[in-house]
Amino acid sequence: MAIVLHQFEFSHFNDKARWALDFKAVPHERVSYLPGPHRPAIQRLSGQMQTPVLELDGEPIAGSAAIIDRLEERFPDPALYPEDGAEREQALALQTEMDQTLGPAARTVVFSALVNEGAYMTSMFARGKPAAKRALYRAAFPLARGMIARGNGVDDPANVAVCFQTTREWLDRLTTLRSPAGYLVGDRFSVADLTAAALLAPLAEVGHVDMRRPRPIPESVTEVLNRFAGHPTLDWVREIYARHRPERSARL
Ligand SMILES: N[C@@H](CCC(=O)N[C@@H](CS)C(=O)NCC(=O)O)C(=O)O
Repeated sequence: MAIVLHQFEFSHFNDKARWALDFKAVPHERVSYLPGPHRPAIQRLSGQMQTPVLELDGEPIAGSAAIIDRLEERFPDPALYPEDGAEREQALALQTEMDQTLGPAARTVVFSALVNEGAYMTSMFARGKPAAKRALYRAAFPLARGMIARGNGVDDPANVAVCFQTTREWLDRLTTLRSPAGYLVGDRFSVADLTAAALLAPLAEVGHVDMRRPRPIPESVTEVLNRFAGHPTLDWVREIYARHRPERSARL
């Protein structure tokens, strides 16, 4: 039975799932949705409205952490969970905390600029779609803008400021959490490193094909990225991608 990832292009939570699939070399299909119009189909498929959703063994699994958990069970080698019980608990707790705080904050930071760049957003999220679909999405963008702003927390300037602060705090905290070996938990790559790197990828300009933004990048987006540029944790993110994020695994 085919393994299918229902996803948004570029999204950092989606890259957690893509990374786990590629890391474990699981052959799979990917179906990309446009943010907004995705809702009815994802709701029908999984009973909730967010991506990523993985269809595995005929069952929809929603949410990056649940997807990684199921992949770890079905395809244990190579492992993303530390072998040692205490380290595993620590890695999973870090994942949960970053999913709840860093992920939404980093997204708000980037969307605070993206939400004013309809053409650029279309080139990102409608990548690979037929020209007519891209044109329709671009044309509908001004109508969807308010919903996108609300959905990504950028309609409230006070929230945007808190999200910049939260992101900065995570960048600093991750500097202190890294072991001499360069990993967040123990001395090898785990779900904690995958989560931190994927959720910060939109700020780090990683080279991987799944997360490399179209060029040229609008000035408003560059201005936001410049607020964090040069932070050592972003160097670490690029290094973790280069060392541990494989190219795409086989497509079915
Ligand atoms: N905790 C979830 C968060 C997923 C999430 O926030 N997905 C966003 C894209 S980054 C989404 O689908 N948003 C569309 C919507 O809420 O309608 C996970 O880890 O997968």
